[in-house]
Amino acid sequence: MIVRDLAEAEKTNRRIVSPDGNWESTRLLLKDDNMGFSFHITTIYEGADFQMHYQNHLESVFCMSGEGEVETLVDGKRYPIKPGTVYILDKHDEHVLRAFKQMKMACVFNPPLNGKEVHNTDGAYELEAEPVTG
Ligand code: 9YT
Repeated sequence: MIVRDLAEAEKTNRRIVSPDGNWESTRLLLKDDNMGFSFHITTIYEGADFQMHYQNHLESVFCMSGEGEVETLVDGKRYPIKPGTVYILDKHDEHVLRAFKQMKMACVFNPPLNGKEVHNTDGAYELEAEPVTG
């Protein structure tokens, strides 16, 4: 069994701060744990408004706190996000995420992330990103 603590993990290189200033993510479970998915606690900073397109991954996102919306770009539909909302990008949906108040999200990725991924210019994560160490 693997047991980890968020507050402890936040003090390590499992905590990734996005260079775009929109979010940070502490990656509690990663590819080298061999679970077939990764699990992260992500903070979307208040005022963030950015586009993503996970062409190489499927992602589920559960809102634990805060307020915002997600928009699917294929149809322009906007879905409010509040604590208890989950959105599931089952079609590699291109989307925009907006945080009206800082949001805490629990995120699951399949295939699992290696560790150091940040968005490329398409808003995707590359499959060959660097793992975290230690
Ligand atoms: C909700 C979302 O996709 N935010 C970007 C960060 C991502 N969840 C991650 O890498 O943990």
